[in-house]
Amino acid sequence: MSAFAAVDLGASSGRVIVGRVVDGVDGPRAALHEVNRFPNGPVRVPAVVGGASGSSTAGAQTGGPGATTGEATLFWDVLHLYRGVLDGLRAATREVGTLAGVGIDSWAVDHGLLDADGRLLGNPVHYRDARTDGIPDKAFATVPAAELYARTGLQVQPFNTVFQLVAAQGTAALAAARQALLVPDLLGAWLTGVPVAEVTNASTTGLLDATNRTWALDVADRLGIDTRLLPPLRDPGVLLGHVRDDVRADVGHHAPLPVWTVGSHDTASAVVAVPATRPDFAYVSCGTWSLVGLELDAPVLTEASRAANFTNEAGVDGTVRYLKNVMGLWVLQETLRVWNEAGLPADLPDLLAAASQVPALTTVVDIDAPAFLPPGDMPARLAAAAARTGQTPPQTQAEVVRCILDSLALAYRRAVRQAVSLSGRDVQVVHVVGGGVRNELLCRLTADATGLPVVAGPVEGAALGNVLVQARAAGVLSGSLADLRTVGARGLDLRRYEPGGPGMPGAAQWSAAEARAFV
Ligand code: LFR
Repeated sequence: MSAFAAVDLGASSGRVIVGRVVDGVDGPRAALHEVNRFPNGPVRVPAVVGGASGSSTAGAQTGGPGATTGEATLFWDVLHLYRGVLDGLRAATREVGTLAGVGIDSWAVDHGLLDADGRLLGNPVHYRDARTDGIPDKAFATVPAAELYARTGLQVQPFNTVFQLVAAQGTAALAAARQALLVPDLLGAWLTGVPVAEVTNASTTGLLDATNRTWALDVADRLGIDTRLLPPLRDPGVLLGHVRDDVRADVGHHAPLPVWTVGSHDTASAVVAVPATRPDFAYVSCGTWSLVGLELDAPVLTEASRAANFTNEAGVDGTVRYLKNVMGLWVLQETLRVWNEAGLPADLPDLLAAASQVPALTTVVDIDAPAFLPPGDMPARLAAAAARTGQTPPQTQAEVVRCILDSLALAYRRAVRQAVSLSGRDVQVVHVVGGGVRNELLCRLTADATGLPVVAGPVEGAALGNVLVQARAAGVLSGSLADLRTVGARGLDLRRYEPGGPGMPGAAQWSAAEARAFV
């Protein structure tokens, strides 16, 4: 038995999970056990320029005599996350004695800047911060969007690292920066002292060549991005380094402790854990975001693919994650937060039960509209989207929840169909992995909307994929991605949903709803 610690950081919580690879009757399987969970979320902090001579930043407001307060920025509290990682490693060590490795994955694109002494210059800015508003168009004036897509294969999201770095131009922090490390790489560097850019996450920066998986240095250069910021690339599934002695002593681990690179982009790890038994599958990695797409051997860099804003992100073993970002459970999470703050009932199981009683497809919106990206009053934004498309805004809380779930399923339907037509690949089953697996209504709607069977599970997809890739790197497992999936699937409690379930609207109604939502 070997045990690995998978660090999996999501937008609303971080987890450290012990994954044991154990022998089962039909071969090895992975058993996961969470040892630490800690909250994560954005923190809004203003820039404060002190002294009478302090100059203000753009859009600054005067904060009083001798002080100027700039616009507030949304940050991640990365030291809190690092402490959660250390606490988790301590708990994992207490539980298993000796770990065979550590692997780290998190959301994509965000990064910490390090100065010439290797110190963190500030908290990583949250991808939902407004600093990138309008920046993609500014960048496209230098490198046209079509050229950028042909090269990097990346969807246009305002938060892509490339746009964040352009947005930061002219700031004191960027001027002092000597390295930019993506969040999992930053934490990995703190554990080991080794700074790298793991390829699956590097592919979300907008600065990685999608075809040969090296930095597109010329593109960075033309955009005025200092190419020295970009660390050496590493594939997933290799040794990053060993945990530094002082850190190891701190967490009480006596033996040398290797840190393995994994699919450090959480979606890449989640796709590894898809328990597919056949090649013609689509996946929905459903958490704060829903990532909907296919696994391919080569990127699709066509103009039609760009127009549909499909992304070609790097997967484990040279695969391509050809997918679309659907806004995901974020809209529901924010809705619950807003209700909670307003003192309204916000118990999810109750609301889901009530939503299941609302007639299907009463109101549907384009849930991927940019209006839903920043934090804020989602019910009001849903009402505005409904009014704009000539539909009745959802009135009750149950109707709001139903509108979100119907709209998500509608977006999944569109994304799966587009992925099939843009890639020329066939799809016979949809795998749902991640937290959304627990949302039975959403899974039923997904099967009905896509017209395909849905296999739901595992919930902890990213952590499972993280453990499987570590275990292979450590020599505990071997074989192809398909072999890892077989190991991962053993012992999972998977649930299957067929299209046309009771109370489901059926194909004709989904088509009609699509015409209403996307006008
Ligand atoms: C999901 C995810 C998505 C990425 C988004 C922002 O957690 O990693 O794949 O587009 O977060 O980083």
